[in-house]
Amino acid sequence: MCSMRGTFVLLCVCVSLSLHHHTMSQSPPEGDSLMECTDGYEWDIESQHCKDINECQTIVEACQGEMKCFNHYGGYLCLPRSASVITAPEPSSQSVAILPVESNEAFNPCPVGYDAHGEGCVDVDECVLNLHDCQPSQQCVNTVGTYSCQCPDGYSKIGIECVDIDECRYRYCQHRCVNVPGSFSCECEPGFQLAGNNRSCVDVNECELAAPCQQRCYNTYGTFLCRCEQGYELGPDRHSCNDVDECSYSSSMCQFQCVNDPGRFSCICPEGYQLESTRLCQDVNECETDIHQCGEGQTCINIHGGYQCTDSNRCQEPYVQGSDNRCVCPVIKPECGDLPFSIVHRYMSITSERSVPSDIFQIQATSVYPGVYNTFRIRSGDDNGEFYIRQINNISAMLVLARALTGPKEYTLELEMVSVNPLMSYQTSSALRLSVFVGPYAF
Ligand SMILES: [Ca+2]
Ligand SMILES: [Ca+2]
Ligand SMILES: [Ca+2]
Ligand SMILES: [Ca+2]
Repeated sequence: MCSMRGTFVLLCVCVSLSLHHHTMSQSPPEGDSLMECTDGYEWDIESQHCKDINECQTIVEACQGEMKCFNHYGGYLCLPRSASVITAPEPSSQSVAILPVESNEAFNPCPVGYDAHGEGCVDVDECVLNLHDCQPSQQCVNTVGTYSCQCPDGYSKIGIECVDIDECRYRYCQHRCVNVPGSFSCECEPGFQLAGNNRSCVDVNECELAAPCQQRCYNTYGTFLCRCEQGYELGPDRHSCNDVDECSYSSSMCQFQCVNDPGRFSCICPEGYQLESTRLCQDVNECETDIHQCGEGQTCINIHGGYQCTDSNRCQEPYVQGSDNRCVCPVIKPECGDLPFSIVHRYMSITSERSVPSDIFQIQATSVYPGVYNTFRIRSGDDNGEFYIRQINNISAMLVLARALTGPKEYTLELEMVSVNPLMSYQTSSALRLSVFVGPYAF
């Protein structure tokens, strides 16, 4: 039969005179390593290609009678000797053999799906040359000798069309599945991230990933927790740590004054005091240290919040220094008539805001005489009635604080013991000059 490849009559002659090669009977070489070739070709080691066999030389009497043998790719032709044939240049040097003289198209001696090239037939890429009939939704896949129409990954063939596979119907994802044309993706809930398999979700260790917490971070499954050091509390954002103002808890956090610091608090004491343990303030005994500035002939008296220097000799006219640190008013002096016979000096220190009534000082007669009655009274220094005397017995009495005092303040009370012997009509008195120092604080 005549193909439409050529228009010249000689082509019909040639085909009718038999084209001695086999088509599609054998796969052409697939790669250089395969050393099998279709009929009419033999493997050429040197060029690593299937090479045409010249049957006109290898077959004895390939053409008979008046026919003349013409070799061509993959076969040979028997043509009348009178036929005018222009053979193609040698295949080794030219690419295409042209058989008919006036044909516009090259004669392709290769099987369908192959093109002649060099010394052999090579596959035609129908996909690149757009010689396929695949649907727009399909992918053309070139194969050796032919091609196929396939659906892309993620699509399945329904009828002649490729339709997206809804992978989410198959529960591929541990948390959330998002179907997209041709594919799908898995997503994880907040606090999780996709595992290496892109399907399961694993906890995010937020503590290692970033530093979300201002202080301590604890990773948990699906989330994390922030915690604060002692002395701090978690802020409203649950991430930051704010200092706890311990001083605002209570006014009794410190005996004197609370100082809030980041992460802690501390107590301070006023001048003249030192911190005892962490909260309490204790008076500094300046007299036991070198702090005091008392000079020679002075006595250092420790009081709450400070100290006092007093003259060691406090006897004032008409008193003179007697024994036992007493000041004595000699009876021979006329001005001593109404004055106590002796005065002793004592000192005491009390704190402010002391609860009342409060026994603060006990007076005791140093000498006891038979038949003598003793009475005690505050001779001076208590103009506002802040003290009173409670007599205990004939020889002792208690000085009582009647009102709460607020220091710093100093009182000088003259306490007098009047001794009377009615039988002998004898009366005398002795005084105790008591300096009461009220400290500035209640401690
Ligand atoms: Ca899909
Ligand atoms: Ca976590
Ligand atoms: Ca604090
Ligand atoms: Ca002191």
